[in-house]
Amino acid sequence: MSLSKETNDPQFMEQNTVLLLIGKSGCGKSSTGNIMFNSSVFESRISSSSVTRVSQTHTASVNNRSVMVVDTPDFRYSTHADFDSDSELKRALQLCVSGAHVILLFLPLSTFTEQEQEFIHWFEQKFGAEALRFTLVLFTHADKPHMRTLAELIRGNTQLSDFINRCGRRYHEFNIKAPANRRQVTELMEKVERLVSENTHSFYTLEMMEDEEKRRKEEERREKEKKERERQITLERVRRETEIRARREYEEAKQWQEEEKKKEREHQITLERVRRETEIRVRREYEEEQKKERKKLFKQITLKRLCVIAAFSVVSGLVLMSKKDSSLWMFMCGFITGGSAATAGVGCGFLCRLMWKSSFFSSSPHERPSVFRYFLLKTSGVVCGLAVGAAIGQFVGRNLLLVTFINGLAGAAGAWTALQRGW
Ligand SMILES: Nc1nc2c(ncn2[C@@H]2O[C@H](COP(=O)(O)OP(=O)(O)O)[C@@H](O)[C@H]2O)c(=O)[nH]1
Ligand SMILES: [Mg+2]
Repeated sequence: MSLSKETNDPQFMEQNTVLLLIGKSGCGKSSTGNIMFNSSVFESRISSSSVTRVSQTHTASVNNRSVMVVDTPDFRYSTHADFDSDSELKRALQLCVSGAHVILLFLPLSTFTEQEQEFIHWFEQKFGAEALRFTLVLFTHADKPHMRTLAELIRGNTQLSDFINRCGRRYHEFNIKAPANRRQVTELMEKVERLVSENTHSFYTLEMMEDEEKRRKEEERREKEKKERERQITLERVRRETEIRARREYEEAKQWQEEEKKKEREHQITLERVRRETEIRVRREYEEEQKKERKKLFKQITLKRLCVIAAFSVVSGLVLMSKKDSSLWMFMCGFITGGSAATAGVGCGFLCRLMWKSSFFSSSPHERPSVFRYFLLKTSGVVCGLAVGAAIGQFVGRNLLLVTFINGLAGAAGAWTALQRGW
């Protein structure tokens, strides 16, 4: 039968030793309570979830000492959806009346896994360091076959042995599969009594847990603030570094751009200089080429003219000599007439060209005449030369038709040579 005491009675605390059972579900809390009282006061059976859903108390005599056991559900790994771990834990401590003289922390001996380590961590966080003064670790599942002794198992696990040390090396091995073994209960009660007297009958209270919670919250708040400050500092540092980097990159880009512009300008200047130098060189080469060409042409034309003049002089001389008398004088007369007619023809040709180049006929002296105009110019020059040559032949060449004709041809040929290329 469960007996609930919810008074703040100092007399009760003096007369009763309050044991608070804490542990994962299935680690034997209810069974241990039942064995201690030698009666099935707490519900106990194999289940995947916590069978004990609310804390229960039972007070009775164990080894001639009044003991109140507060059996609790699994506060850490309960799978019940509506289970409020914090308020249930608070209620469990309230059930302890003023507080718990001893916290019996249950750990399965056969399987000390990560979950058990995590459970220990949770216990220390939740109850605080102060609670370790009142804690006695109870190893259950001791009946399961394991090779090593409890002391060896504790030594072999650093985290467990550290925790046991923090609990003042207080632990006890309990076999719930041997309920008739009262010796394990007696030994447990001796350890409990020793702890109670060591703690001068003081107890772990709800206030201690609430203080621990406040302290933890305050620590968390401070930690959060510290982290926030650090975050702000980091942010500010990153912001400043980013700004500096961005500014430096901008300056570098600007400098690079300026250097590129400078290079481009220098390149343009070099290009322009090379272009100008090339232009000057090409022009000079072209002009020299032109000059050479003109000289060559001039020589050719001059030679042609001289040939024409000489040929017509000789022909005119010979014709006059054959028609009049065969004296050298007659030849000279004919020679001079033919030469003069051809030279006059050349003169006519030049005159025509000069007239053409004058602004009267063309807007520029370098303007090349069209094919038609060139034909007209040549024809008029040749006709002019022919007329002048014929006139010279007629008046200087002794009135001989043949001489007039030849000299007319000489004038025309002279004009023709003068009107050869040269624009
Ligand atoms: N073999 C063995 N089984 C155990 C031990 N402790 C608990 N159990 C089993 O786990 C079941 C639940 O035990 P219970 O005391 O209700 O665990 P609680 O959830 O911590 O209260 C029991 O019926 C046992 O079969 C132990 O030390 N040895
Ligand atoms: Mg239980």
